[in-house]
Parts: sequence; structure tokens; C-alpha cells
Amino acid sequence: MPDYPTRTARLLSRIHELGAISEDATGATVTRTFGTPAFLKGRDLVQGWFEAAGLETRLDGIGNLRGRLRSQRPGAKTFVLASHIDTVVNAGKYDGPLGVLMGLDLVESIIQQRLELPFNLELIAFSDEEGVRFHTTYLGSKVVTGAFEPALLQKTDANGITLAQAIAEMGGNAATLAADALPPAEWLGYFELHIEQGPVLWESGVPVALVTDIAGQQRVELTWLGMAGHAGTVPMDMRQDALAAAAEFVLATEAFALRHGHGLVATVGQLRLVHAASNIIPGQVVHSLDLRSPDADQLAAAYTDLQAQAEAIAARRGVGLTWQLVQATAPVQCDHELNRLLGQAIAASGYEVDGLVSGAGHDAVPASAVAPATMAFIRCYKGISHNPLENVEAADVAAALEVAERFLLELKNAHE
Ligand code: HGY
Ligand code: MN
Ligand code: MN
Repeated sequence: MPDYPTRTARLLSRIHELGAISEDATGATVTRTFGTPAFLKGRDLVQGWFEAAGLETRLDGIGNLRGRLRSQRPGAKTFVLASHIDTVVNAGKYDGPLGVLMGLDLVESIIQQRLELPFNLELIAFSDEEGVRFHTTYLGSKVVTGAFEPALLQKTDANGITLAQAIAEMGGNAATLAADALPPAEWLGYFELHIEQGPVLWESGVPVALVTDIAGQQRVELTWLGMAGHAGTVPMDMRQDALAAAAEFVLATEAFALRHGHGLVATVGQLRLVHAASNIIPGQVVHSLDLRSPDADQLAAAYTDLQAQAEAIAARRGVGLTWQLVQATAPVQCDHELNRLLGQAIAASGYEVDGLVSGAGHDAVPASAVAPATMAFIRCYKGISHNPLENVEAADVAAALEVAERFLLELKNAHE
């Protein structure tokens, strides 16, 4: 009987070793965004583990770490196990790395058991899922799935560095991105293990669940252009205060989403005053809007409605508004056949089979465009994520490992 608790202890010690690498030199917070020295140091550590496991390892043009376990079967297709190793700012240690390191454990177990698979296994640590630095998510998985748009190379970060420059500086190669894609005909499927990042499993006490759908998302950048002025001299009824306009929109957005119950979520996570000072009436404010729903029609209707509300606020306040869609991904349904096998593995491990909708986006979204894709969620502490309080219980990780290993064996049997 595989010793899941021991394997879990080792992968969690790796999580903590990786989690100690951060852009924050004090180590007080975990931040490893695309292409930074901390990101590269963390990737080097994971690459060492891939190589020690015996995986054929390489870095592709966008900086994904790719480990391959070849099948002896001629013409075998490739099944991808993956997640990401980039993080948000002030992140937890598990969002992304847990899926990569659980995948590595599964591959190590296959190698140690000398299991011959009828398909190649490719384990991937994606270099940018969160999109923190360039405000476009899935850069790594877009390359592997052939969905990378070359125009993205001109995107700039907060310091004006283009993605093309960042790739070159990290030792990547923008010229190989198209060739780095796994050809559509080669894909057998995609599976990602990830913390739930929500409260359902925490509340139910169930350690692992399959994912039925992944919500669609739209990310917008709004710029409010008012009139900067002297805070002491301009009467209140003569102002074109860009921040007051933005604030009215933020509260209107919250009220709108609250009226839609759990089907729709809307978040303003970033807001910046241009030329800010306490004695200047804000003249220019730039902020984000993150809209999500598993229902494509609801997402589209919310987008249209909120844009109209923003324009009405701008008109009433005599403030200019630019509304720029930065990124849009449609809702995704996970593959039914993979979920049938995954459900069997969950039941065989002695757990009730739950199916969850993911409000968070994942690399399974681009993967689902080229291959059957699904995910398994692991119970996490109070559902907290994108927060240093992110945590898991070893017993839940061990349970998810057992389920994932059964799932891979079911997949093996299904393709013998
Ligand atoms: O924002 C998300 O859904 C994910 O964390 N990238
Ligand atoms: Mn993630
Ligand atoms: Mn995340």
C-alpha cells in the first residue's frame, strides 16, 4: 500500500522550501512573479527536483519548466499534469506549487514502481498563470496550448519593460514560442490538482472534489479623467473629482454583484491615483475590474450593464472615462469522461464524489481548448487564498494524492 502520509510530508517540506523564496528579501511575504530573480531561483529549485526524479527536463521559450516521462509505445500521445509556480503578491505557498509538487510526487511514484504507461506524461510548472506582472493571465499555458498571441510580447509592466524584454532577460526565447506548443494531435488530456480557494470543502470536511466548470472572467481597466484642482479653493459643487467618480462606480459595482447572488462576482483589486497628493483634487484615477461568472450570458449582461453605469456616472459628474477590456475568457466545462474516471477514483478512495464550479481561473482553461481537461480541488483552510493565511491539512493532501494516483491508473487501464 503506497505510503501517502510519508509522500505528503516530503512534498509539503518542498512546498515550504519553495515558499521561502520570495521577491521580499525579508522573507515576510511570498511573492514570485514572472521572470523575477526570485521566480528564477524558485524554478531552479523545482527543476532540480524534476531532474532528480529522472524526468527529461527543459525550459521552453516562455520559461515554463517541462518534465517528460516517455512511453515505450510508438506514437504515444501525451497526458499533461500541470499547474503554475508564479504567485500573486503577498501570496500563500500553495496556489500553484501544490499542484506541481503533487504532480511530481505522482511521477516519482510511477518511475519508482517502473510502471509502463501507454502515454507520455508531461509535468509542467507554468511560468505565469496569475498575470500579475503583465496583466494577462495564462502566458505559460497559452504557449503550451498554442494560444499565445505574439502581440502580447509588446505588453509592458509597471516599469515599462515589455514581455519580450522580460523573456530575453530571463533567458527565454520569444522566437520559439510557436514551436513550444504541444501539437493538438499529440494531446491525450490535461489534469491539474489545485487548492479549492473557496470554502465549500472546508465546510463539508471532504478532502477532495472534482471540478465540473471553471467560471469565465473579464478583466477591465477603467481610467477616470476629472480636473485636478486645489483642495482648499474649489467649491464642492464645482469639482470634477476623478476619485469620487471611481468610488461611486466601485460601490455601484458591489451593489450590482450582490443583487446577483453567488452567480456573479465583481472585484476592484487595484486602484491608482495619478499625481496623488493630499491637497490636490484627484484629476486621474486608474483601476481594475474583475468580473466572473460560470454563466456566459450572465457575464456578458453584467459587463454591458456595468459599462453603462460607469458611463452614466462619468456623464453626470462631467468626468471623462475610458473602459478597456484587458482580458476575457469564456466559462469552461471540464471533460465528462475524465471526470467519470476521477469520480471513480474518488469513490474508490472512500470519499463522497462532489463536483465544484471553480470561481478562480486556472491553466486548465487554455488546456480545455485543445484537450480533454479536468481538475481536482483539495480542501484548504477556510477557503482562504491569495493570502499568506493559505494553508492545507496533510491528511487532505494525502487523500488527494491517493485519488490522483488511482485516477492515473484508471487512465492507464483505459488506454492499454
Ligand atoms: O485570478 C484567478 O482566478 C487565478 O488566481 N489566476
Ligand atoms: Mn492558481
Ligand atoms: Mn491564484
